[in-house]
Amino acid sequence: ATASAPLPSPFNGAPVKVALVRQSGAGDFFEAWGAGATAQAKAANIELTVTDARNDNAKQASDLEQAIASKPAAIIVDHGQTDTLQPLITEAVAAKIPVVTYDLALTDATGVITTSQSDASMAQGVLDQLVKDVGDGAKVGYVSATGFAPLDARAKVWDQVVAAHKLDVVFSTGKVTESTATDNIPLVDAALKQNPDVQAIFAPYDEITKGTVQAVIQNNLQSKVKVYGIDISNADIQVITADGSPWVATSATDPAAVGAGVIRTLALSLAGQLKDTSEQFPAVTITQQFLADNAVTNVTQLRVAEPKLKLDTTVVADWLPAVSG
Ligand code: SR1
Repeated sequence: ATASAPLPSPFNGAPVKVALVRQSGAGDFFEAWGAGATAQAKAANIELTVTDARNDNAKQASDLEQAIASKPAAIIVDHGQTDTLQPLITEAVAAKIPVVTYDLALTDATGVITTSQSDASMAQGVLDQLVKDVGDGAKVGYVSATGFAPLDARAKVWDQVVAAHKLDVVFSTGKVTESTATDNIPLVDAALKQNPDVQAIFAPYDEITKGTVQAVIQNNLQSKVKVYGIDISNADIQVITADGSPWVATSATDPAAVGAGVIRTLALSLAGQLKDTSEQFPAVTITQQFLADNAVTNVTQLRVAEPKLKLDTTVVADWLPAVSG
């Protein structure tokens, strides 16, 4: 959409310098998120300086230290470890640098604007589908990692659903790396060899989901094991819609729309127009059947079939419409 009003202060002069401090930019979700953030920043006259710590938490902390020292108009912190980042975020707030976080758990969020996806409802949506498909008491597997705010939030819902539906968790494994999809294949492969009777697997991050799907296929279990993921991308849609794919449902936002939404949250805040100090971007649950019924083969087509993904009524202003993906 095009802006129907001029940019307000501080965006109506020299570009506004904002530091984006990322834990990682690797993988479908993070690449699309970064592209959305960059496009929305350009539309708002924000000069975005991006650092990518490639999953090295010490490096992300030092990137944040340097960002604070450069005295930008604001800082966005994307993912990261509470222990290493909380003291620096407290320091930035004390130095009166506005801070927006995305997917980061803080012990003290005073003065910070926090954003995330609606992780609990995402997990609930896809796990409702799992229970509907395989029923109470089914043998299930779990592939995820701890210490990442969105994965920890999804894990809480998993634990509740497991208890409520007496699911029999036969394995738990998984990790996040700079090559998450590839690195999870041997872990899930080993778990499947030990538990070939598993009926469903919850793998709540698309890089992990893709690795899980690959392991299911290489064990020739795709007609017996259903996989439930989180997130969506062009590559994910190819995997979900492939003949006989075990990946039957995912809960997702459009990551480009979320990256853009985080920038709008920051921009509205700097313009003094942000209502809340916390923003949760809503997600939708997408089944393999929905993609087939709507002949969806990529994210562009998915945005048409499921327009809620555009987030074009979320944290917008007449001077700051959502950039279109
Ligand atoms: C390592 S955390 C990965 C998750 O962060 C984003 O919020 C995506 O939804 C992804 O699943």
